Amino acid sequence: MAVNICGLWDMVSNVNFDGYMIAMGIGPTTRKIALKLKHRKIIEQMDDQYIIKTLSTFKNYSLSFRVGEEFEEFTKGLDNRHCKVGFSLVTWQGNRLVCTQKGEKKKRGWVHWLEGDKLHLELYCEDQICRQVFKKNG
Ligand code: VL7
Repeated sequence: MAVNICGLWDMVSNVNFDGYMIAMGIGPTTRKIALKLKHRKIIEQMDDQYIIKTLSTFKNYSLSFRVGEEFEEFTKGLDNRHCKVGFSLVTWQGNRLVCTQKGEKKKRGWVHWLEGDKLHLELYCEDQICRQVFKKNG
């Protein structure tokens, strides 16, 4: 493992989340609610096994995976898509934790990395990039 991203992280910025949600086909009512949310990440890790919980007052999403092992992802409660045509895969690329989510949507995935005391996340879908930053809170 390259870096330690475990802990409790609270969102401080969220750029182009709307563009990302539009690319995912999320409707206007849900997007309006979702745009107001401050996401919290709780990241736990044991060796290569990770659990990333994304929490908010509206919806929660929990992802469990082993680095380097393809897995089937169902984005339950989000856009409810299955990523299994080639599966989802998370790997370390240098100090960046990189996920590719193969499925109905093109160029879908995300990248986590640390910069100083901040956790960064870029979310990709089709041609949209959402940039999120989190500060450590435990
Ligand atoms: C997961 C949401 C938009 C539906 C609600 C928004 C609720 C809180 O994939 C993600 O994180 C990775 C990397 O940390 C681990 O799974 C981001 C949130 C993206 C997509 C869909 C809008 C409704 C957000 C769960």
